[in-house]
Amino acid sequence: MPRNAESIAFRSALEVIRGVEPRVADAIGAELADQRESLKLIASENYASPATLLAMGNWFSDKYAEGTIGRRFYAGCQNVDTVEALAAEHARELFGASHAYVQPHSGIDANLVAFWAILADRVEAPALQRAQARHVNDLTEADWFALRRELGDQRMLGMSLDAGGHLTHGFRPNISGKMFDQRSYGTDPATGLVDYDRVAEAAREFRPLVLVAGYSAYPRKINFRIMREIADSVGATFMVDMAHFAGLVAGKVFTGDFDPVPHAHIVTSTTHKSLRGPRGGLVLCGPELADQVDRGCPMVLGGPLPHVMAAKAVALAEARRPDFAGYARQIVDNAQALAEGLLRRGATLVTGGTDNHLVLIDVTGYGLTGRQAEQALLDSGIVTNRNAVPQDPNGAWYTSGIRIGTPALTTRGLGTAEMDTTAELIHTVLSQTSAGVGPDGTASKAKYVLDPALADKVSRQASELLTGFPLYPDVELG
Ligand code: DSN
Repeated sequence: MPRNAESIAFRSALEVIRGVEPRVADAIGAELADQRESLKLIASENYASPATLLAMGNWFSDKYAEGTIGRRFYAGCQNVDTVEALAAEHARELFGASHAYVQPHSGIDANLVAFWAILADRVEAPALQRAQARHVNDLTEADWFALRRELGDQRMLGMSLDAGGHLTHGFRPNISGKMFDQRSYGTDPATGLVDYDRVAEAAREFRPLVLVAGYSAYPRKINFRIMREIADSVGATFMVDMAHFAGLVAGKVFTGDFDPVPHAHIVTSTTHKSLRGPRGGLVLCGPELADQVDRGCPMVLGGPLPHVMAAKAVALAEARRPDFAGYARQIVDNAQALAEGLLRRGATLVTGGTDNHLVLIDVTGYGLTGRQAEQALLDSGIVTNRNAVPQDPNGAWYTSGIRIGTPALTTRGLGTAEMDTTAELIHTVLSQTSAGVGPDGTASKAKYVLDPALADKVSRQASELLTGFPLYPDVELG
């Protein structure tokens, strides 16, 4: 019988759930088993602490709290106020920001809050002012049309998707691409790096209202001081989406010109990637945008999730502990060791390496598409995701890249030596996989050929690598 508190807490929770719907309890247990056994290299995932996970499973889930502290649309929010204030305080202290809004349910929601705040701050639009003054449910169709007309001409300049930018930075499949007239800046074709002169040139030509920096698949640092100078030179609001690298900012790996908080007008983030908290988002800003940001719910967000805000408070408190800086440093050391291990074995990496938590392999060098490589690695116990590379010949669905990241394995305690072994396993799978053919005999972008015996062998090696680094070692589900 387990005696420690974590085992008792999780076992008891599963027992209670099992009494109602055993299949859910089984799925939760199976998820832990799967996460324990696989080499998780998805750059946007991590393992939250037991305290963070436990903070989400409680009575806060039952409470509505639209609005924000001091301006709620519901009574009885005093305890929600406590956790929201704590999460905001930890976020302000951790990042050195004057204002933090911790309600966004995701990074996409955090970006929406930021976009609306910027529009409300910058655009003289009667329909927008009317919308801001009312509850979103009270807006008529005519209000929405007027809003669309007034905002249709506003411009956003962000990093292109294939250079590593994010869908929410003004691209068509996302609402941001409908809210804004968008143009992208790419990277230098020779180096794969952001070319600040070209960004400045694009900004001069396009005159955006919003300049966005931030990425989900760019393996380098961005100089936010230079980006702010570019924004100022054209009168743009400078927004940074640090969803991927927030943990590196929190852990003081990205400082000075590479810390977005002192340079940007507004910063958005997720809380679950390198920051290692619950799934969710947050927004940081100065006093000029604070009031508009705080109107995020109900303007663009559904009711806040107080149980997740409680978990954000716990995770942000953890990130303020001195050991978080060592964790953040190790994430980057591990990514660099992984990159070096892959390069030594002949892989092609976008930009030739990494300064952050992620590495982007161009798998065309192995004769594969990203989709083929992703599946072959998954068969071998290595969980990654396919991703476009700059000027990707295979488009955004099949892609030519594999994105790998180290935040999760670093949480388990793996270090640079284990990263070299990981590089060996990845290279072995990719170099032993070949492209398959479709039913009509032509080359397929999805089918692949990999000897199942090799996939099994690599899976076993991956599992052996992890045995020295147990996940949630104090949690025994029995
Ligand atoms: N899905 C996140 C990522 O993997 O980068 C971004 O939305």
